Amino acid sequence: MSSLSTFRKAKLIHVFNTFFDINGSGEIDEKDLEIAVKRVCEARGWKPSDPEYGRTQKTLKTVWNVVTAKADTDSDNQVSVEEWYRAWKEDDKEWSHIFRDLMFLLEDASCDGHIDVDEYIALYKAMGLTEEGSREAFRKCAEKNDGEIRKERFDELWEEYFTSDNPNAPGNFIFGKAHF
Ligand SMILES: [Ca+2]
Ligand SMILES: [Ca+2]
Ligand SMILES: [Ca+2]
Repeated sequence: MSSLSTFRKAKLIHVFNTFFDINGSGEIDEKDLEIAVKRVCEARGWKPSDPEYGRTQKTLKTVWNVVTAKADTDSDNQVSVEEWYRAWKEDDKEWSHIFRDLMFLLEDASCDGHIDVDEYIALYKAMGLTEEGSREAFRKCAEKNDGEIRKERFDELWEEYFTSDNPNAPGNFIFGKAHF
């Protein structure tokens, strides 16, 4: 088990606050999940009757299950910030790769195998980030990739986000935040 630098903690807490603890209760639980589904589908223009709505619900539910199964070590059905950090300290990549592949599905709204700037910004705006910030973050992580992020590139960026201590690593910007 390695220790987490302040920089890595700042990146982890960004993901915790933006994508998981949406109601700001300090913990991740099912209430946050419901809000996440609504926000993502509203941003994509999907109504509860659309097939994409059900698909998003299923994807996010799986994300929640994977994260909770890994991180909720005291089994109270909530993931605290400490539990979240602890989960990322370990070298267990399996759960993080499931999470990663589901996030890609969520971002690639058109299901064409790459994330474009509009898909990226729409998702992050829905989660409360600014359009300008998200645009800048996209530019930083997609720059060598013709303005899009393909799955292979996404996987590299993901790895950097969660493991790199280099403040200039492009992967730091995969979650819509351009400055740490
Ligand atoms: Ca919460
Ligand atoms: Ca817990
Ligand atoms: Ca796409």
